Amino acid sequence: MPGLFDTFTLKDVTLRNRIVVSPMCQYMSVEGVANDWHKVHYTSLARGGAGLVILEATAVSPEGRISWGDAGLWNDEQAAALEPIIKAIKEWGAVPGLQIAHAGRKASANRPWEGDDHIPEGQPNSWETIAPSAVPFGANLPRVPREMSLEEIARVQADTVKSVERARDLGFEWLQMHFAHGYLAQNFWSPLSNKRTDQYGGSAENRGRYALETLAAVRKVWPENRPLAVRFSVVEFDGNDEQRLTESIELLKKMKQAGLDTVDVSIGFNTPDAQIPWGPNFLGEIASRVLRETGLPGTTSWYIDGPKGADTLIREGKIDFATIGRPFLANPHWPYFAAKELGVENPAWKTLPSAYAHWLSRYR
Ligand code: 531
Repeated sequence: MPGLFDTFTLKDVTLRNRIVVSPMCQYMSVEGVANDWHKVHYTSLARGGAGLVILEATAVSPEGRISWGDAGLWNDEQAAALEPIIKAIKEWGAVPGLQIAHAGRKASANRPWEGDDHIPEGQPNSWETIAPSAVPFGANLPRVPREMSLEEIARVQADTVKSVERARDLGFEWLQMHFAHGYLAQNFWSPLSNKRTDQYGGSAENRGRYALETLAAVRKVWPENRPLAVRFSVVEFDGNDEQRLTESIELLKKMKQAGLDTVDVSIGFNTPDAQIPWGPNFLGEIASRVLRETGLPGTTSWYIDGPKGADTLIREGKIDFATIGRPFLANPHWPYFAAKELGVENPAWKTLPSAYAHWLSRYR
């Protein structure tokens, strides 16, 4: 079995190693437009040696942002601002990926370090929130979303396709659709947030329709030779885990038939009452089952237990590549430290550009 520092190929894309930077919201955009912050942030992550750098949740429409600082990709200015970032990621040997998203009922919130709570409608930086049903998340996000009409569902799906066309034309090579974490697609998928009685609610087939239709529409415009991914919540830790898991596996099989190439197995954040069993590698077994039963290659994230934990999950065949988030904020050169810890030969040369590797290869 390969390990963390072996290459990984999916469709026409080859990653130099199996270390993936998880999409992490920076909340530093203005009107959805990236700036110097993002250029420096993503350049340093690519230069640090990751195989794939997935840009943060990027909204397909203004009301789909979590906060006013979210990235967006619904206009030309936003697209132009991403060009130098994509170029820099490629220059430093990583593959540029994008996560596209709509925040659903969790939209219109303050940035996490400014409260992480809903901004009431009518106040600056707030807007009307929409979701499959008029059911609030609760706790710090109490706003009751407006139930989407069928026309509005079609409009958000069309916005998603338009954003993906922009991502395609910009040269992103990996596209991840955010179908997790209590945002719009999961609002449809979860019976906790979907109380509809039409074709988008009720049975698992109906609740999965939004995600499946959107994915199929995206596949038509996203090139066949570039990987199409979802980050998908397969459990909510709400007491119904086995049912959620079996239903999620069935939906993923349908998505695979509709052109899905890979999955990042994740969790709900769709209710404040979730009892999440945080711990080292706690999603490893769940991810392994999802990948085995769907036949999809993929990954998981959340508390992967350091380089050894990541390498072991891959070598045991439980996941194909490791998605690393906060450790990359602590250290953009995480791959270098991972290589040292795993005893990879010439770790600095294996992971860093010459201007760094030269000195670090002589330093204990
Ligand atoms: C969820 C999170 C929970 C606990 C610790 C860290 C992160 N994330 C989900 C993110 C937004 C920020 C909070 C997205 O999926 C966009």
